[in-house]
Amino acid sequence: MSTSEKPHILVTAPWYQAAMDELPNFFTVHRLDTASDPDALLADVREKIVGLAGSHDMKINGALMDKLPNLKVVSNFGVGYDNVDVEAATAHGLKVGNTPDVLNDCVADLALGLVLATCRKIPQADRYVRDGKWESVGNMAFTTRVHHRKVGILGLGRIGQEIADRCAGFKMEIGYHTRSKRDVPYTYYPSLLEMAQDVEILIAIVPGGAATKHIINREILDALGPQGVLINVARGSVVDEQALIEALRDGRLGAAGLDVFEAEPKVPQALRDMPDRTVLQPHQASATHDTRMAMGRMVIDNLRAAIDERPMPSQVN
Ligand code: NAP
Ligand code: 8YV
Repeated sequence: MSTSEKPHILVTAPWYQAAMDELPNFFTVHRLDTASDPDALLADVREKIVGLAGSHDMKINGALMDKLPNLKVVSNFGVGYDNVDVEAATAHGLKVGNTPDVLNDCVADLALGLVLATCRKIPQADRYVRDGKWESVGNMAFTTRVHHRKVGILGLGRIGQEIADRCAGFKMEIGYHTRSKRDVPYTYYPSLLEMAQDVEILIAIVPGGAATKHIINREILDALGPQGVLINVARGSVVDEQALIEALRDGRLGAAGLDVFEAEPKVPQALRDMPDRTVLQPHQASATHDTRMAMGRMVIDNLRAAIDERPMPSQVN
């Protein structure tokens, strides 16, 4: 690369377009995600690439890192980085960046939106009116209240804390489960199972990956019980989806509000076929313009800092 040339980066998956439009201000941009022949592109640019910019939509693994001998940084669009093999990146001497904090409020807003939607059956009530049933059948069946109900938050990190603040605003009784107890005025449950037995609504907001895979399984869902509600704004991998389908279908669990799925964007037909018990979202908790722009700018800032060998705004390894 000549000294006047902008550093070369490779986009592995698309993210917020308005932020991606700013990439050429700082970098020479190559697109693996839209390349007609990705292998040919990699062979052509492999020596030049110093940064990868990707998202949850594509895994970034050691095999890809092996192909890029001058790579310095992997910059991920998302606070969750379970799509990046961080161990391999560290072994390759690479820095990994993510986009925390700027999305906390949006994700917490959607989590509470799902609590309200499932408990008060807002989508079902909307359909009831649209289908003319209010007029033809009469009043809809009653729903369950949100205020003063017991909520258990699995994961009380940056986003979990914002969810707790909102639950407090809704006058809910708040508990949480994490591996280490925090200095907060909520009930701490050292065991997820004990929390699920005690609460009525369980909200998952832990990272994905091996440590949390299927942490919400049949036993946890049964502990929540027939009136229980599961909200998942974490990762699809956190919940055993087949166990969830069976619990909802058998009436062992009351309802689920889901933003994330195990094989998204594929959503099991069984979940789609239970509109009385499920409220489904297309992994959109952070997807507002302002938040996605802030995340995109952090992807760029992480790339620029790592390439210039300055501290990154958010480095995870
Ligand atoms: P964070 O600040 O790192 O908080 C993670 C929390 O999870 C911590 O309280 C941590 O506490 C707890 N935790 C981690 N591993 C655990 C385990 N094995 N068992 C129990 N608790 C565990 O992360 P964040 O910024 O709040 O984000 C959390 C996750 O939300 C992200 O990693 C991402 O996967 C997901 N997310 C989803 C969306 C969406 O669009 N739906 C948007 C943003 C984020 P301990 O370490 O004490 O256990
Ligand atoms: C994004 C997310 O939807 O930040 C995260 O971890 O899950 C979301 O904000 C996702 O990363 C976009 O690929």
